[in-house]
Amino acid sequence: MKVAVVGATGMVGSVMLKVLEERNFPLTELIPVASERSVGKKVKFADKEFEVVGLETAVSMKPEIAIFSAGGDTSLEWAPKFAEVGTTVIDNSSAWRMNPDNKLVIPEINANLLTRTDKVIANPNCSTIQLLMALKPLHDAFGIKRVVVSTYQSITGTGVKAVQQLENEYAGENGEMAYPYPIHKNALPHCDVFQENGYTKEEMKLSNETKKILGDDSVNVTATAIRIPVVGGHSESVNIEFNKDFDEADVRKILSDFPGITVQDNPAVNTYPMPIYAEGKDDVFVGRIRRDYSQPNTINMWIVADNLRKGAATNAVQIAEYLLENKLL
Ligand code: 11C
Repeated sequence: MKVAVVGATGMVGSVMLKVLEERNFPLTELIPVASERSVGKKVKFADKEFEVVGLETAVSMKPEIAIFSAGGDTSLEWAPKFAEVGTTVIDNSSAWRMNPDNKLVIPEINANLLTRTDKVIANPNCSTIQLLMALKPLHDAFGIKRVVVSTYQSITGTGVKAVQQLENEYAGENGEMAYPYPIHKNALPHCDVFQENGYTKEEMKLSNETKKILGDDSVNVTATAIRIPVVGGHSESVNIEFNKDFDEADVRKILSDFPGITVQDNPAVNTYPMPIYAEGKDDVFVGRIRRDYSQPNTINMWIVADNLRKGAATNAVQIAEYLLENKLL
């Protein structure tokens, strides 16, 4: 199994390499790919060094799988070129997600949709993945009518420039700004770019991607996405209105039984999910589960996950594992 990692020198790309290694993905050849200025650099994988190649070289090597995390423009241009030589692309950008011909996949939820003809498969947005991991089993059990979500997103979602901005501000130094305002000691109600409707692209992703992944346009999501000076992962305060009443104990059991979810919920001893504990882990953590007494059939919860892992790299590698296990390559 020849695997290309496109964007291998980037923040998500390096987590992709780590996750492939940790999960012992059965690759026979690793092809780290990056932009021309990184060609010739070395990346480490399984105690060996691999030389970074350019996109054209990588296509000519005809990998079975290419996992992309190199931005939407690179995906739009290069994913079809890989697909043409028979490579299955798993793309972490937003470029293909809402295209009706491309599947948008969280393996625990809808990998069963994948077939051998899917050559460009989209990995959902990080804040969508962790939300949907909790919504899916609850939707199956009670039917979800409406979700109100406020996110508290890690600066790693923006990339290395944002991490540098926080470090500079923390150290009291000037430097390049990833955000229009300081992020240290601040909260920005602004993730990704504003749209004409007053929402940001990140907020619209939460609403649109949810409908596509659940395959149900009746599930309405309204979102406010906030950037906070946190590194370990994204957090979400989520209010869910069901079509019918529920038992709180059943909600806890349903979430605990779902693969990839860990319930951390014991207020008596201050147990609840937090990004400092989610960092470096693959699970999605759910806590603060409690009935919303302000209206019927409604529950509140708090969902935290490492946005670079289950929100990006781990989900992509799980898709690759599914394709392999089900002989879909
Ligand atoms: C953030 N969710 O935290 C973004 C990062 O559409 O894949 C990932 C953007 C995307 O800012």
